[in-house]
Amino acid sequence: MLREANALKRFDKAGIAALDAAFSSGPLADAIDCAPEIPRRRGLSPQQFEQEHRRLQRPVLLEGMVGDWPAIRHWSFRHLAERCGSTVVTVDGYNSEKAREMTFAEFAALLEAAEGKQPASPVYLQEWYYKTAAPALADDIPELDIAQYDFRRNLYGENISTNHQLWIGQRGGVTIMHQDSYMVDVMHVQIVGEKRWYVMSPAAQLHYRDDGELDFEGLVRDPKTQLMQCTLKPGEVLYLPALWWHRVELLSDSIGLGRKCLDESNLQAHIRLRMAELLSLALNPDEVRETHPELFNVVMKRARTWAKRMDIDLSKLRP
Ligand SMILES: O=C(O)CCC(=O)C(=O)O
Repeated sequence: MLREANALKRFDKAGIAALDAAFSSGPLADAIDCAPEIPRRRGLSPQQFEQEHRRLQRPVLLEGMVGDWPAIRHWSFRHLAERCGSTVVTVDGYNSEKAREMTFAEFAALLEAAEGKQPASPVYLQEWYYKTAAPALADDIPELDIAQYDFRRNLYGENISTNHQLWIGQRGGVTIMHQDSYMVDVMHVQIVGEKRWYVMSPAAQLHYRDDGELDFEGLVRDPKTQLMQCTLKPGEVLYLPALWWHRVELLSDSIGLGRKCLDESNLQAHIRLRMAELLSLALNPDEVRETHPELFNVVMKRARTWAKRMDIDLSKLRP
């Protein structure tokens, strides 16, 4: 099996476990405790956001930006269960051993039963493309002014460009360190609860030492890593430019919205990555499943959702 020179890009189970464990003890765990805060701004206009953050590719946390959204004012697990209780969702979809299907009502009941306690194995509904299954929820999530540059609207049309995801889970849930696929920028809106984000620049490199161990000291010492952190609270929006690494821990039961944006300058790379992924799935599925065991099912599901929203009939070679 190919060993990635940058171990941050290892997605076999051992690689994922080693990186995740480094957030609990050792040089990386020590460094995150005192990592600088992602800059916080309040009352930023879309023009200021554009000039002072997006053009310069600088992460920023926008305080109070969406505090008046209906979702922020009204949503809870129970509220969502009343609106889309019969919808089937895949819980813990990023963990091949734990992934399972249940109705949203069953999922919400699990969360409610454990309220106030720290569950041994927190459940997490990650990357739920709610617009396919429960489109009415979108009424409570207005469009963000600062996201108007999203080029996916021109590329795929209105439906697919607004294909946002909800992230709903229990205190203690974790999304492991990763970069978002397809060169999209991250905009993440916190709706309920609080989440801790750890981020690193696209230039971050985790190498192997001569003794074969991972060099976390080198990672945190390298100024290119730019390790930063923040706690995201309801009504706040986090912007990360494309390819910024991020790891998320749920400090409480939480609902967040992942709202991606494609910068036109990343169009060519975006198409290449989409094509590469589809070709790998179609032509080389066995190796992809072996090297990316935790991602394979997620990516298949994502590709199917994408095809559905694009009105592509997967049973036909030609329309
Ligand atoms: O909130 C999470 O757990 C992860 C969110 C994320 O990775 C994203 O929005 O890109």
